[in-house]
Amino acid sequence: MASRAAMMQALLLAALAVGSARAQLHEKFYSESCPSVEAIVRKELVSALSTTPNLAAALLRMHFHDCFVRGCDGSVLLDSANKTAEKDAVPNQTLRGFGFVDRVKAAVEKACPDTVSCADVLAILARDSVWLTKGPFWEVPLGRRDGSVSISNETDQLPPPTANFTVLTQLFAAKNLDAKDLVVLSAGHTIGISHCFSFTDRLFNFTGKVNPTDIDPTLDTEYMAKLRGKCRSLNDNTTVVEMDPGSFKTFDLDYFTVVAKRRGLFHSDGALLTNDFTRAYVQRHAGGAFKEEFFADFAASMVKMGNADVLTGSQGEIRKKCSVPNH
Ligand code: HEM
Ligand SMILES: *[C@@H]1O[C@H](CO)[C@@H](O)[C@H](O)[C@H]1NC(C)=O
Ligand SMILES: *[C@@H]1O[C@H](CO)[C@@H](O)[C@H](O)[C@H]1NC(C)=O
Ligand SMILES: *[C@@H]1O[C@H](CO)[C@@H](O)[C@H](O)[C@H]1NC(C)=O
Ligand SMILES: *[C@@H]1O[C@H](CO)[C@@H](O)[C@H](O)[C@H]1NC(C)=O
Ligand SMILES: *[C@@H]1O[C@H](CO)[C@@H](O)[C@H](O)[C@H]1NC(C)=O
Ligand SMILES: CC(=O)N[C@H]1CO[C@H](CO)[C@@H](O)[C@@H]1O
Repeated sequence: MASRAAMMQALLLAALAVGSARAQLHEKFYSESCPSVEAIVRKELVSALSTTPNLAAALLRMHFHDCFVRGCDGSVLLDSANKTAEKDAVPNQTLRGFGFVDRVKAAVEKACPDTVSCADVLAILARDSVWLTKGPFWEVPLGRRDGSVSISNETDQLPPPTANFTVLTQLFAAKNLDAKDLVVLSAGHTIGISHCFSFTDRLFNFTGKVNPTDIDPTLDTEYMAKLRGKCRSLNDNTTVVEMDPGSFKTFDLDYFTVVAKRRGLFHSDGALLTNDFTRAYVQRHAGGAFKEEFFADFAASMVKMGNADVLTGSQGEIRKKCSVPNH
């Protein structure tokens, strides 16, 4: 029979485990330990965007990829000597800005050594990237800790651009995100670019026949012709296109206008029209008349996504360099 002391200890450990699992992120987490962190991150980003404005989109996407694989724990930033990390997987081959994140972290380390996690730096960068491209501002809950594991094939938790509505909602539900979060966060595609190969299946090989008539019937035909003018073949892996043509550097509501016209770039964008709820949301926001409402929704969904499976308390570590675990 277990001794009373051992039982008490087991109970205590269980309580601690529950406590840490429930530990909350907090907007003022660094207010004592590193009050300048947000100012430092902002300064670095403003300076980088002045020469490389399209970095904003890359950083927003990077935070999304971080949160969807092992939670928002900075695992997307880790290098692996044998090329088996998340960043080595296909969906990450088009991520950009790793060197910049490392530089921002170095600046933060200089002011507050061993205090701010890479996962939090990335969350702040994503918020500032949206805000500095004229999108909403929100307070970012902080206090994430960094993981030390990054596994290439776990990126299968990321939604592929070919996904239909069923697959999208399943992958989002796995991160505690619902259909509203899906349609709201998809509007992140109002900024940034895509490589042709992320959607050329819709132009040349939608059902596996590999011929110019094998097209995605849900894509607007005029837009399809335009895209074919840019992406000349199925395997074009160098050409990039603007996801929200004409305003791809501005965080606005054009994404919904584009999707409503069946001009969403990915099959996954178009799939938002195949469900009553998400289609109604797209149609309500096409034209951009309810900007404040969408901005508030986007902020709320970003905070929700930023909570995905976070490490807190004594879990994980505060990485010194974002590309390598401390030990
Ligand atoms: C709903 C499922 C999603 C799918 C299937 C998807 C897929 C993709 C793909 C294929 C690209 C282009 C990559 C390339 O070829 O260069 C891309 C770019 C991008 N995605 Fe998503 N995405 C999704 C959700 C999100 C979310 C939730 C966000 C953020 C809130 C986001 C933000 C971005 C941004 C900003 C870019 C542009 C990146 C750049 O300019 O480098 N995406 N996405
Ligand atoms: C790659 O390296 C990691 C540690 O850095 C190790 O855990 C993993 O087993 C290695 N994978 C292969 C396929 O060698
Ligand atoms: C992922 O890769 C590891 C080895 O690196 C393997 O053990 C595991 O089965 C793989 N998982 C999937 C889902 O492919
Ligand atoms: C959605 O895609 C999945 C995976 O490709 C497929 O199994 C499923 O049948 C599709 N669902 C619909 C409604 O098309
Ligand atoms: C065409 O699509 C099919 C499945 O839809 C895929 O298996 C095949 O690899 C694609 N062909 C090329 C050349 O990409
Ligand atoms: C891009 O395509 C070229 C030619 O098809 C190929 O040699 C190259 O390896 C591809 N690059 C990537 C990153 O897939
Ligand atoms: C940014 C980055 O690290 N991209 C890598 C993605 O994975 C491929 C290999 O699959 C690498 O070649 C890229 O460097």
